[in-house]
Amino acid sequence: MLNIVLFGPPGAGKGTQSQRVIDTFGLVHLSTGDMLRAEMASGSELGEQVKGIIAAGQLVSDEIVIALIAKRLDADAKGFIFDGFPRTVAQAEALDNLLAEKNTAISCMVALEVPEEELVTRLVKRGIDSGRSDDNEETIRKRITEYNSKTLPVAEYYAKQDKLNKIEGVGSIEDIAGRVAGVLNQYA
Ligand code: B4P
Repeated sequence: MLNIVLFGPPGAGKGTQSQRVIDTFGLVHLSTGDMLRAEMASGSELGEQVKGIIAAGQLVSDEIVIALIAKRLDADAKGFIFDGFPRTVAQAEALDNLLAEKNTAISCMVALEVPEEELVTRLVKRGIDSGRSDDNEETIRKRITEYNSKTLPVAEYYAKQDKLNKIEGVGSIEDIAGRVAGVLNQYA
């Protein structure tokens, strides 16, 4: 199986590039951000529980997101692209354990690197149409602070396993997709 972690700060292009990878490599897309937004849109108890946390730019609890991922790991898939997960070292450890139970593992992490001001510009622009409660400048800056303190150590976690690949995340979407595919072709 080809199991990829697509990593980067909010607005780095994870969702955008995931779509390309799914089309090219036939992987199952697992985005915890999309799952949480679907829960909020459906008005479920879980959706109600996470609404305020997401609007405040904070991370949802490890327990909730690990449970969301665990129930979607289908052993018949060719592989998975994890988008926006893991976001803490505890989530990365849980993912390693879940995949080991299925006799598989993460193949590599692709980390998109984008300067903070570019992230803010992209997300403020998206906020004009997205209707997302977390796409406003104040919340975007809080999300970046959360990323720097809680999520960045996840890159180090995969670096220790020799699985980290850093990619320049500024440029056209096509050019970045080419860089991502260049890395993934080494593992496919
Ligand atoms: P996510 O949905 O993962 O949101 P995100 O970090 O903003 O990434 P997204 O994929 O949406 O944006 P992209 O970079 O593609 O998470 C939202 C919230 O859910 C989190 O803050 C947290 O509260 C919660 N959550 C999710 N997962 C969690 C977890 N595991 N643990 C705890 N909490 C969790 O794109 C951004 C914009 O940039 C788009 O408008 C795009 O068009 C544009 N763009 C992309 N590439 C570009 C390029 N090359 N040039 C210019 N613009 C570009």
